[in-house]
Amino acid sequence: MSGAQDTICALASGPPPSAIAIVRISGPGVRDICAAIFEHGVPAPRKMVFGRFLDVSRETIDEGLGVFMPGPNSYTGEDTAELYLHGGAAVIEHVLDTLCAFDGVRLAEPGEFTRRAFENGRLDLVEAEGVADLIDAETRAQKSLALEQLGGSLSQSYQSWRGDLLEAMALLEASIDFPDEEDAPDESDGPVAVKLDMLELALAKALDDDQLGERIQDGFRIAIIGPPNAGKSSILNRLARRDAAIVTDIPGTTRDVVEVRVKIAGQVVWIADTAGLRETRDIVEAEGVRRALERASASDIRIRVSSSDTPYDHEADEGDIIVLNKVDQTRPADASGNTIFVSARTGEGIEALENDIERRIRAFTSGRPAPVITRRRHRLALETALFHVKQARQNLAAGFGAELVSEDVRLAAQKLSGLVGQIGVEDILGEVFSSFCIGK
Ligand SMILES: Nc1nc2c(ncn2[C@@H]2O[C@H](COP(=O)(O)OP(=O)(O)O)[C@@H](O)[C@H]2O)c(=O)[nH]1
Ligand SMILES: [Mg+2]
Repeated sequence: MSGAQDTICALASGPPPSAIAIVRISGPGVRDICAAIFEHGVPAPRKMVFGRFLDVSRETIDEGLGVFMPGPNSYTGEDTAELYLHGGAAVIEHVLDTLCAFDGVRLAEPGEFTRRAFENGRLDLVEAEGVADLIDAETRAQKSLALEQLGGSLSQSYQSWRGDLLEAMALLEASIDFPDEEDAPDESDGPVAVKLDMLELALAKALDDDQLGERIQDGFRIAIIGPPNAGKSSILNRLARRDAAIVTDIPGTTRDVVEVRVKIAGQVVWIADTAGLRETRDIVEAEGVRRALERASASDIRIRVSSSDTPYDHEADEGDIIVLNKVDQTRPADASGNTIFVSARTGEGIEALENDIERRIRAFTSGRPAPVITRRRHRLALETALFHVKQARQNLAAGFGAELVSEDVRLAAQKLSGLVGQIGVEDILGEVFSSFCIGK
């Protein structure tokens, strides 16, 4: 990404044709551009004005609304303008060509507006991720998480822990100034110890959230498992409402994990069909069975399927759904109370199965405090910070010198600084902003 002295422009609304196209411009050249292209010259700050937009040869590009937002009180912190035009491909091309013909103006890269907002201190990195998540949000749950994050509540927790660490560091540094053992305050149960204990508790509590935030963002996981030919693939196709997996009467048809993405109870859910569990000499199928078991253990919910004609003893855990398929053929009189009778062929019982899945997904999310951690990046940073806090606390208890204790506190603080983007680790920034769409 090149220097912030460039002025950038981009289509910020969806692809044409659309009713309205919004083009954003940000950077030092915005005021001059407004003077040139707005029919009536630079508009008063933050006032929508109607008029024609003109190109360099004073030809009309389109007519529409425009707004000029001088920095630093704009999204990016720089001078910014937004043009509201008719959303046709030719209009958009004409306006972007006109803008890019100005000196020092170019098309923006993905996320570059938000990156400038970050670099100008309008947002921290966690809030910037909230912006990306809000745009990507497909479910209400994802949206409300993203809004919270964008609003800064997550950043506030991270910042306050970082503040505590800096205070602990200051206290430790002060005690380094007592080289004389006798004058040195005993720190093993002093204010540093209290701070570290508090932090350890807070970080551990934040991490112990069943990864609910990440589940809401990335989707819950369900695995369908059971013996070959039980009808697993048929059930997946029923739940997906399409022929996602191949169904045949040949046992061992499904060899790899087939996943479909559905929405259940307002959440994104990945349902995986797996290879039938059986002893096999076929190395491909054996690998399929290994993957099936792996996927099952990594899932939030397992649907254990067997068929009414070939009884199968499932080692069901609590949290597993037991399904007996092919009840159109044989309907056993006795089955334990929580078995769901299904026929993937006729559709019988599929609704009951869906209701049960929905109830379980809701149970995951209800009655829990708002999850904080929404990304793996955050979890890793907090885990490392917790590790160093524990280390510091142990060293303190063991009576090690303040320098040594302080080193771990410093490393923990550094992790949290990286998390909010206070220390600009270039590759983190690249990774976060490259996932944005153009115009944001
Ligand atoms: N009669 C009947 N046959 C079924 C039912 N579900 C699946 N089958 C048949 O059982 C065979 C195996 O089904 P499939 O979904 O491939 O099972 P998988 O090996 O567990 O994935 C196929 O011939 C299906 O048509 C059902 O509910 N009733
Ligand atoms: Mg199958």
